[in-house]
Amino acid sequence: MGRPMKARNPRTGALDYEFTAADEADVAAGCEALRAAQPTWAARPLEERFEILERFADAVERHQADIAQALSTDTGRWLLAASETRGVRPALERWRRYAPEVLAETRGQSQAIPSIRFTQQLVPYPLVGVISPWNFPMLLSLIDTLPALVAGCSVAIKPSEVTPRFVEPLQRAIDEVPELASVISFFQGDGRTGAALIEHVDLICFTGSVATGRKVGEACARAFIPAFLELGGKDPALVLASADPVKAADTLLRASVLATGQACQSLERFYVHESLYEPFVARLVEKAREVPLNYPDIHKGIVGPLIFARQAEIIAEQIADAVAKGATIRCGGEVETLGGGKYVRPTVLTEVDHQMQIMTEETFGPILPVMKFSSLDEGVRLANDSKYGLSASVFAGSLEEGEAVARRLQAGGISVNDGSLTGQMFEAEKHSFKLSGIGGSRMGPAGLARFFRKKALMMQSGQPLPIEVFAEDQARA
Ligand code: TXE
Repeated sequence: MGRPMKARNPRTGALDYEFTAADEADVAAGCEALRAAQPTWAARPLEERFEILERFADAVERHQADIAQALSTDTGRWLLAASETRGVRPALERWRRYAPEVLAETRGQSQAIPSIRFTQQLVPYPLVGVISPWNFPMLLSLIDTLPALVAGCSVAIKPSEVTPRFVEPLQRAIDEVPELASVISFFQGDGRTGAALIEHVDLICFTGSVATGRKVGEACARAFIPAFLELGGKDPALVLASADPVKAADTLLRASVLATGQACQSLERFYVHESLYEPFVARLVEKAREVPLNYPDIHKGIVGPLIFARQAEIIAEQIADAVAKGATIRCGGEVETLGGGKYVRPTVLTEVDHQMQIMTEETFGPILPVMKFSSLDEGVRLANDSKYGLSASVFAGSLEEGEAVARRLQAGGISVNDGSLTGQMFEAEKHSFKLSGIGGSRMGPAGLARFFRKKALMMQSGQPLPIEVFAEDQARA
């Protein structure tokens, strides 16, 4: 029997949700059942798997209100919680577009020996493990699960112990599709449950912090299984001399404050050409001051509470460190406890530099430190001066100028004349740079192809080589 656990309500601070963590025996038994059901799932024609997954999307819609309410309680916000419940069908439509090309078994012929022809057989990994974080609980639990199911894998999901409430209503939707219920299982729990999962699966998709991602990656290496790690970031924005400072400030504020800054694609540091610095900062501070909290009414405002209580301490520590080293707080800057929830208003800092944690460590909050630069090379150097390389943004007078700078940035997803576009479009493939992750792209056709091992079936229609071909006394070549 697993360990009892409790989850904190981000709006009240109360530990008001109890659940049981799956222990190692639960994980072993559950994964064995998933593995036993996988061959039948993989043997279904692709169209039949899609038809079953469409029925899952229908079931999620029937349970949308309960799932959205649970996600809203998990995360302390309403609109984004509701939007997470609407992501299944668009995701299936995207994977349906890629599947024919990705799943096609290609054939070919040896150039050197024409009598040898080959076929590429695709074999899905039998059991995929998904370990997901708290910032978009359902979206980040399903973002890798859905393509894995399309590929013919079974999937074991270990969601974050910080946001467990959505699993119960989602499981009710899954249970209405029996063919699917046998190949997908949730295992509630913390790091111990996650660590147990790694021992029983054939591939891991992980989203979370660098520190934990490193542990997961090491455990996967020991278990000799592939690991796809989507980790933290410290996403920079560059505002060039040719940009419109008002448009840039308004857009970058949205891209930094989205989900209270608790999104991997949130922008966390801002570099502005000196010629635009004053008007940019003035506009940013003016608009940041206007952004309302969704307190006391969750159906009003924009910025919700911090989901992860520890994050409030991290943010406060980083702001204190910056101020101690000379930063100026232009607005915000305080962690407020309202109704038991922890809130931070959009906070603009100036007089910052790369000696400060606020410019080098992931903050994961609505904090906007701004630096000026004088030359483009200096701006690019500052943007690239990071151990992370997840996403970035460039504002310029033209897309051509912006793209030229984007090509110089060491990050996987770069928005030009916008911000955080990887949260809006999923077709372009991207890799994480540096500590922001390893493994192939979770987006685009590669996001589906990664769930297959490829086999080369080589057919010899001519005469196999005789052993004499290796005789030492042959005429010297
Ligand atoms: O991530 P964790 P959390 C960053 C953000 C945040 C920090 C912690 O800075 O403050 O990560 O967030 C499971 N073996 N991001 O706690 O700790 C754990 O139970 C196997 C950025 O969510 O990495 C949870 O399900 N699993 C990120 C999952 O790993 C283990 C989004 C993530 O936990 C484990 C979220 C272990 N040893 C947070 N230890 C992004 N880039 O989107 C823990 N887990």
